[in-house]
Amino acid sequence: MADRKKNINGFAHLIDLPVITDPRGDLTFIESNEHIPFAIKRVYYLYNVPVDAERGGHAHRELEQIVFALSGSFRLKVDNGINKSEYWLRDPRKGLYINRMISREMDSFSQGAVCMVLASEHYDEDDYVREYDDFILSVNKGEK
Ligand code: T46
Repeated sequence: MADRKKNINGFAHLIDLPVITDPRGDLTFIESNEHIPFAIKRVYYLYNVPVDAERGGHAHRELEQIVFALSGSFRLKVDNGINKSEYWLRDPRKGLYINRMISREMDSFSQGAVCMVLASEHYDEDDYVREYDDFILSVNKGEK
């Protein structure tokens, strides 16, 4: 990505990935710093998610992530402490970029949905802001 800053101004936005289609099916690929605005340090995925489960419900101080529905669908709500948006992810060619210090919640998983996440940092419990009141306090103080 030539100008990373242009992709981190908004708090969340969809990223379209390339797709190569031929009679054998579709192929999508992702290259660090090319199709997404950071180097990938971690990949994780959620599966066997009950349809009535809720996940997330927290923010991260430093972490940037891109969330994909590789299969099935789910709703992803994002909140920067001032504005809120929601996205329905269902297309494996489209990922939702989530900037640092954005609260996110996921629900309405379809049966068999698979959610893959590309992360800019290794797992670090200290990076989580799990209480919404703490998140709002940090946003109001202009903290990361
Ligand atoms: C987000 C959604 C999509 C690890 O040990 N390593 C990891 O890389 C992760 C992500 C989690 N964990 C442990 C920490 C907890 O004991 O797995 C347990 C559940 O993790 P968490 O509460 O973070 O799971 P979700 O699904 O509520 O949220 C995660 C991400 O944290 C979040 O940023 O966007 O998945």
